[in-house]
Amino acid sequence: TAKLSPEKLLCQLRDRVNVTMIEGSDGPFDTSEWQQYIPGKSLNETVGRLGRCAVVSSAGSLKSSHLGQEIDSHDAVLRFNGAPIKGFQEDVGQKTTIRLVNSQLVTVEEQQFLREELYNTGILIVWDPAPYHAEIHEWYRKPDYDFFESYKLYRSIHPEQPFYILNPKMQWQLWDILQENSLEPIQPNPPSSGMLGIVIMMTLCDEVHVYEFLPSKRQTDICHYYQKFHDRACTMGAYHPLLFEKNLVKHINQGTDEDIYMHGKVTLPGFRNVHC
Ligand code: NCC
Repeated sequence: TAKLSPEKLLCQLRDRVNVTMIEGSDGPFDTSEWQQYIPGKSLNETVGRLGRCAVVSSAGSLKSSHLGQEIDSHDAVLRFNGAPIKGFQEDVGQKTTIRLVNSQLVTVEEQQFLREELYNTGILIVWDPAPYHAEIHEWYRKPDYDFFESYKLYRSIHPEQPFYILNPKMQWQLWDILQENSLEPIQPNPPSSGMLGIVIMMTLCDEVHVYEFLPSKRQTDICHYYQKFHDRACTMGAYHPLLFEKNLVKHINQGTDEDIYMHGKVTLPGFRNVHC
């Protein structure tokens, strides 16, 4: 039930959502203290130009999907939070180019985050729910989860691994577009990691395939492919406006409905290939 045509919606996403990482020259991070932690190279420089990319949701419906090989055939793969690979290669593949983690994981699960090998592969990006359209300074003073010390600790243990902080402006630029294209008021909370990851990959890649964000015929109440936990809210959303995110992604899908039904697969153009 989006109001704009798919083409116009893609243009809005391309032109209004500014996907940037915190840089050493940004606001409160421009201190000598922070300089040693913020990566010197930009994300773009680090990944280079990417062709075909995959975004792998953590949904329970990935279980028994046998999508592993197809996922690994991409130039780059983005995964979320603590989503594991070991023991699940057949369904989710093993390549990890970028892992997007939320600030809750980095703080509340700090011990695992610092210890588990899972996080040592690829590029890490952390994001934190910021106040609506807050300036970086305001957000820095009151982050949702105060992950900055854990971030520094991780950076000092793994100085060679690229680890970025997502500029918090992006989440509300994206939220505004979600709200404008929904018939009802949506949750006043930032989009899910899934939705943020999709838009991050659309800025880096020529083409993006998203797996089991829109559930296939394997749709299940099991929250994650790696846990036995049941909760419908995982797929439909509670805190995050997940249902509205999914409606929007369905609207701009360039693949077939059969691809969704059979493989939970959505095809999106990279912003480089969106002409407005
Ligand atoms: O569960 P989570 O998400 O890590 O999942 C990553 C993204 O996959 C998509 N997803 C997941 C499950 C499902 N059944 N359907 C889906 O479409 C969503 O797009 C989701 O964003 C998050 O967004 O960061 C979230 O993180 C977890 C949790 O913090 C982390 O896993 C770390 O432990 C949140 N769960 C709780 O707080 C209990 C979740 O609400 C959102």
